[in-house]
Amino acid sequence: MPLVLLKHALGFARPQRQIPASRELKPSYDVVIVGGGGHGLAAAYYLAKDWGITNVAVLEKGWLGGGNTARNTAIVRSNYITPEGVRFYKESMELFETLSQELDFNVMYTKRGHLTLAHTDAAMRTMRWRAEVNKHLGVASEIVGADEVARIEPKLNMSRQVRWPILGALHHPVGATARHDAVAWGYARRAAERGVEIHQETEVTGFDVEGDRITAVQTTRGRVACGQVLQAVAGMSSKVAGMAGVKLPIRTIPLQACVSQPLKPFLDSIIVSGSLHCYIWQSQRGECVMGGAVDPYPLQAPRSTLDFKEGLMAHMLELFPYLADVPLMRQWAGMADMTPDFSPVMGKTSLENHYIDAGWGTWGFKATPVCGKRMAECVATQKVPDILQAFRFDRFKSFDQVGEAGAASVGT
Ligand code: FAD
Ligand code: PYC
Repeated sequence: MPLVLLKHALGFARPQRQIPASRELKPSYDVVIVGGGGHGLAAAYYLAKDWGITNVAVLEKGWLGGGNTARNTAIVRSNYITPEGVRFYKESMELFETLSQELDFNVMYTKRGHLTLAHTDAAMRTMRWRAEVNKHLGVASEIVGADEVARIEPKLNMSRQVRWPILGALHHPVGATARHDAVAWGYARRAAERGVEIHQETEVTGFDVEGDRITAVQTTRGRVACGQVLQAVAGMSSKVAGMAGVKLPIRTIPLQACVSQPLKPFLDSIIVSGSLHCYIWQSQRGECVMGGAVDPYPLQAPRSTLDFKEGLMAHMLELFPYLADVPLMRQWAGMADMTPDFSPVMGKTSLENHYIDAGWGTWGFKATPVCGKRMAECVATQKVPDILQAFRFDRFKSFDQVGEAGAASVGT
């Protein structure tokens, strides 16, 4: 049980201070972090905690965690397909395990188990491949047959009389969820306590670049000089990097999700089907949290569409026919920054003091702790840590891709 819960129960919990209100920007900071989502805030926290670097400003154009951090469906797993990806997300799950204690803030990390369904022989082969890579690197993942799928989730429709009968699955028993906005708030509070300044409603509008360095950041509240700049702006990655003259191989595409009205508990695991382009889990409140693949066209507009809802439900009802009469309560979208290989981009750009944390597409929430910790190390030491090497920015020039299309996304 997280310590904070116990302390609340015994009446010893300290009052949770709000993040200090934005004051005037200082004329300069050692590090400016653009973007107050989970990633930017986690990097700020680890810069202060691990490296003692506190002359840091997080500049957020809206409110904390109001971007994709608040819009994602909170799934945390490490059952990827490349060794580089598996190692990286495994480290993130290890950090998630103790995050509530570390931040003294309950992020509601909940192990549910994760089933990626296979409906074809080809999908079974990919699941076996993933299971072998996972096990080799110490990640709990196993191929299970249809009988075992039915035992784990008895409410799934196992009929053979459907378009895509379930043949088996990749079972990842440690697959989990965490409360997404709590992750951002927890990092923000603890970073602010250590002296990091968090400025909401402060949009970065440009960079002053001299030679191969950014010397200052232009904002809607004035100009600040900077030692180093880390950008962690998810769906705005290409635009913000473009302000520094850096071109990214990223397309930005809406990703939608929705929740149903609350139901009595019926589903323990997270269920994903690549062939049916859909996933579902049941929240602590009883809502079915559901989503699918990215929209079929690049667009910078987080709006909900009827097309998505109709398509998603047609597929979802094949897995859970009895949900047909359950009303949807909310539907929303976020902007996914998609790389060609479905892996993120982390490390330095072509500028000397410009660091990038981008390309998180549909999969970056689970990486919040590891990315924050390792990007802080990268900025503090000015060296790219080994675990980030494979994800470096210049890999696209040498065609050194980290192909995660088979495991990063819910159908592409
Ligand atoms: P954000 O939370 O978007 O933070 C970036 C911040 O930068 C924003 O707050 C924005 O306002 C700010 N910003 C932008 N431009 C500027 C500027 N010029 N100046 C100042 N601030 C600026 N991932 C998973 O691992 N599991 C999932 O289940 C999952 N489900 C998803 C479901 C949906 C519907 C969506 C949209 C995404 C999902 N993701 C999931 C992906 C995940 O949400 C993101 O990869 C992750 O939240 C990225 O975090 P971030 O901190 O980088 O970005
Ligand atoms: O990365 O596991 C994931 C995920 C599920 C839904 C969206 N992203």
